[in-house]
Amino acid sequence: MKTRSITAAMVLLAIVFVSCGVKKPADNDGHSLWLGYSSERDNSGAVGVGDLSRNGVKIALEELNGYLKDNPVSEIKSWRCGLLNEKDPKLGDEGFRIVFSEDGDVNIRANYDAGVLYGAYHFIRLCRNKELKPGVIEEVPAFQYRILNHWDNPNGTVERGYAGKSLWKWNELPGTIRPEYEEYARANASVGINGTVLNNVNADPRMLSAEYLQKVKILADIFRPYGIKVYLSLNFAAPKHNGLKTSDPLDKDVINWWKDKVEEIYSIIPDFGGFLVKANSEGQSGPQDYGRTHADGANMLADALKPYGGIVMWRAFVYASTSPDRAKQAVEEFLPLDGQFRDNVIIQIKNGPVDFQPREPFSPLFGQLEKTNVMAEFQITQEYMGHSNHMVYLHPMWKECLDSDTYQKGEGSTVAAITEGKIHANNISAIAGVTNIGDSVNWCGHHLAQANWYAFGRMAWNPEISSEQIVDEWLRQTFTDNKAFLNAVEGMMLASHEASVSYEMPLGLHHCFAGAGHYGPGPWEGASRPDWSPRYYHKASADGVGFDRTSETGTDAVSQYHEPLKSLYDDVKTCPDELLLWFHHLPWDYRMKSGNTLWDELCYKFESGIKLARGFIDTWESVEKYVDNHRYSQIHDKLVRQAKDAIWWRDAMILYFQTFSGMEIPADCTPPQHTLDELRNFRLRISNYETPALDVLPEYTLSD
Ligand code: GCW
Repeated sequence: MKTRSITAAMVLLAIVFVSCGVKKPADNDGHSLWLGYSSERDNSGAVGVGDLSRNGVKIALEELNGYLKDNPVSEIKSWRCGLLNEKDPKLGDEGFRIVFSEDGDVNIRANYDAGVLYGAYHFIRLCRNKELKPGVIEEVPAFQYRILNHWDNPNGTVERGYAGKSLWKWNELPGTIRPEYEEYARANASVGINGTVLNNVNADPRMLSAEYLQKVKILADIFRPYGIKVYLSLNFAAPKHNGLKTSDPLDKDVINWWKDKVEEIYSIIPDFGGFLVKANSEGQSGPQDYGRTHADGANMLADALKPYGGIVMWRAFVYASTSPDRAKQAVEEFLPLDGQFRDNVIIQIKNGPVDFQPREPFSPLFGQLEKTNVMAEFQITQEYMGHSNHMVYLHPMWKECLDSDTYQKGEGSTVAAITEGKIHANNISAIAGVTNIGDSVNWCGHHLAQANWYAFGRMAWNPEISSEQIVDEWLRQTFTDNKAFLNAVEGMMLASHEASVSYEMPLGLHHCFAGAGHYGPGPWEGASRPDWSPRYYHKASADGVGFDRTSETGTDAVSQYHEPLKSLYDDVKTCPDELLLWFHHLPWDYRMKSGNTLWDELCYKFESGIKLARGFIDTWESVEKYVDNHRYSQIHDKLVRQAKDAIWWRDAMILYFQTFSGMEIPADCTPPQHTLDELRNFRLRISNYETPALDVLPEYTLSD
């Protein structure tokens, strides 16, 4: 009897197992990123063409061999990669050509070894995504400079980093070399990233010292075969820190100090990329300290770098002017300087005019400068979107910016087209992402946040690729190509940015965060002056909510946009709902396009964010069998926190706004679980930059 029931149970188990058709994968700590196909490089199996000392061609070959040995593709009979005998101008410095013949021969060629490497990674990606077809593929990157910005400090902390400490162990370098340095280079090269700024834009002057340059050199040497150049953020006051009386960019001694410094850098790192500069912003020193302009400062550095081919990325994130609207300051300061910058200077502009908010209109500066190189800066680290606790796939947001039409030269003058150099005569094109990488085992603090690193690279190579394709590629390579898994998780990730906007700050609200840590809501904070505080930005009062940036009654920020956008944003009837409170201050009972009052619409928007975030947990639970236990449970815990935070945001925002509107929360919305007073008091405990631990955040019950 006993034996029979055991046998029956085993049969049942077998049936369940077969009907699922899925074997639970082994635990995976996420360290191998999307590159988990081969742990060992292989030097057998293929023919390398040309010089195979440690360079891109050699690495390309090892990658191909490693992949194809572990994952044989029956249609592929032989493979080769190497440099073209004669350069093909169409392929430029980094493009590649892959020829896959009908009889199974693969030939990957490029003008230079970085192109060969990108070709190999592209080819492997096609194999892994089962997209390989006989024929010819040619690709060249859209942007010349595709750069990660690390906000890492010499003491190992990372400003706005939520994935442990800095990857760079400055105290160990140059003596100790960690394997992560090369792993990092490989991951970047696999998605086409070709540059990295190693240190924080709030720059410690030590980074340019002889001692640190020796450390930087080690990283540059490791990255070089992967086609990656190293850049540094500089502190504009460095000459003064080094004993000079001034850091005035027109002072002879200062000019010579920088010339000598640049010469020293290139003697140590011959292919050094250049400088990233945050000047006269948030307390950083800059040329304005000496009555000089951004152009004076940038050009002085550009002249020093010019003989070596280096560039200056000069940030437009400036906060020193007295404008009553921060959203206008970048245009106010930079437009008068258009045409004054050297040709190796590029102005690095954040995607939106304020600061990496969940949703902003594109920065109008993209459409204003005509005789100056401009590039976009995106934030991969989730400073304003739940740190590494929230799953937010950011590519849809970045693409929304790049696809935005500025109308600078009529229709089609998108941010992408302008920054790619297609609209006016930019002579350099670039794109930057503030990275989410730290020394945590899974690199990004949230397994699913790796998708944003991947997506940034793919977008920098080709801004046309859709969000759907990128997330699909990434999931297949990082988890599984199981259809049920892909359908479910892609849907969840694609909805996540809109969810984040909805549960944090819908309808154009912005910067309603608690404290300087920017985690969680604090709409009651601050005053109505331009001091970075929520009350300045949302302007909630008895008469309504929103920042009036219209031409007649507001700050006229709308006039920084070209027609037809200016009128579209200016007119409350045509302004898109998602930017409504960015441009308009409206009464609580304002009638929305949907027929709801503004108050109800806000409540329903928050509710839709809560529902989405709650639904992500169900979606994730539905794919449990396809995911290893380790990643499954870590992601699950974070999705639960995300859904609780969604209710926390709504409770704080709506209960606070209710003190002005006096209106009721619609009955079909999730009931608040905390009082306004409780939430205000809670805020007092989370005022630093760190992400609070999951279990110290306010408790919420999630309904089924
Ligand atoms: O958003 C703000 C951040 C600062 C950051 C600054 C910048 C590096 O809160 O931490 O400083 O932007 O982009 O310079």
